Amino acid sequence: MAKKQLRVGMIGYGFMGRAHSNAYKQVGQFFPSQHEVVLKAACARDAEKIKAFANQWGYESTETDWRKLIERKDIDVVDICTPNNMHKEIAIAAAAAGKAILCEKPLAMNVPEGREMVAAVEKAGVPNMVWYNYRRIPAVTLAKKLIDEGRLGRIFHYRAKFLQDWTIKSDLPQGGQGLWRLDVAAAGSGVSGDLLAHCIDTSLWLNGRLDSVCAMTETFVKERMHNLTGKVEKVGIDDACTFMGRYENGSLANFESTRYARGHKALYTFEINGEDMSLFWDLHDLHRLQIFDYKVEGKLRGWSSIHVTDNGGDHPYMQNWWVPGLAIGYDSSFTHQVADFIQGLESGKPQGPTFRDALETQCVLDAILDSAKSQKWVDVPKG
Ligand code: SOE
Repeated sequence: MAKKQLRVGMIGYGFMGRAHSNAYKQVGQFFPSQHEVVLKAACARDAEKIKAFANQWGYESTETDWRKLIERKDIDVVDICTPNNMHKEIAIAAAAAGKAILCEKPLAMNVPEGREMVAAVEKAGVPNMVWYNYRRIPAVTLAKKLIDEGRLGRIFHYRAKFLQDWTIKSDLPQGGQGLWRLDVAAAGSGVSGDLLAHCIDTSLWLNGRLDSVCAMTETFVKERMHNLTGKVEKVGIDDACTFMGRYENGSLANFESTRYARGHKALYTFEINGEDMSLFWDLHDLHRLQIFDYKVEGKLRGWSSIHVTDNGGDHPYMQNWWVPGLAIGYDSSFTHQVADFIQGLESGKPQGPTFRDALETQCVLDAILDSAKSQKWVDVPKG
C-alpha cells in the first residue's frame, strides 16, 4: 500500500531545527508506519542561511516568510522552532490553515498566550504536540511504566535539577542569533522556561499535578550588551530558579535549575522516592534507570542500575533499534516523539504532550515566577 505523505514545513533552523530534522530523517527507517515523512520546506528570514540549512538536511525548498509557508497547500505539518515570542502567532495561523503543529518548548511566553494557542488548535481540530523530548528517553519512559504499575507505592518526594554553565561570562551579549534565550523579549523568561520547563513537564507526566509552589529566582548578571540595539541593557531573564512545591498526590517537590553551575553542561537528574521503590535518572547516563526496590529482601536489597537497552526485556522503544545491550542517545528521544506523533495520527489517539498538556507546565512556570516576585506561596492556576 502506498504510504501517506506527511509533508513538513520547518520554521527556524537552530539547534532544535537540526534535532527535529534528524528525527524526521530517522523515523521511517526505525519506526515504519503508514506515513512517509517528507522534508518539504524550511523557512527563516535569512535566505542564504536557510538555503544552506535546507541543503544540509535535504529540504526540498525554502521560504523566507513563515506566512507563505503556512499558506502552502503542500505542507501538512508546521514545525515551530523559532524563539518563544513567535510561537503564538505562528501556531494560531497554522491552526487556522488546518495544519498539524509540532511546537518547540516552552509552549508560550506565558499562560494567557498558551490558553489562546490551546483554544486555536482545539477549535481547528488539528493534531498538535510540544517537543518536551525527555519523556521519550527509554529509561524515563520505563520510569513512567513502573509508576503507572503502582510499583513505587505512595510517592513522598520528587526532586529534579537541570544545571548548565554557559551564561556565566558577564560579557556575553543578549539577543539575536543564538543568544535570544538571554533576551526576555524573545524568551519570555530565562532558565525557568528553558530548562526547568523540561523538569516540570517530566514531573507532571510522572507524578501528576502540582498544586502550589514557592520559588526563588536570581539574575546574577544584571546588564548585558544587547545585540539588536547595540546598547547595554538590563537583563530581564532569570539566571537561576529553585522552587519547592506540593503535588496533588501529597508528595513534595524540590527543583533547581541554573545556567551558573560551573562545570555542568546539561546535568538533568530526577529522583522519586516512593514507599516501596525509589527511582533515579541522570541525563549524562541516559540509558540507565537506577532503582531501589524495598520488596527485594535480604542481601540483594540495594540500589541497582538497569541498562534500558533490552528489547527482550520489554524496554520502551528498544525493539525498534539495535540488538540488546546497545545504547541509543539523546537524538533518539526526538525520533521517538515523531514516531509517537504519527502513531497518534494513525490511531486517532493523540499522544502527549499536546498543547493542552504543555499549558499545564506553563501554569507551573507562571506560578513560579509570581511566587519569586511576591516572595509568597502561589497556587498553580488551572489551564
Ligand atoms: C539550552 O542550552 C538547551 O539547548 C535547551 O534549550 C534545550 O531544551 C535543552 O534540552 C538543552 O539545553
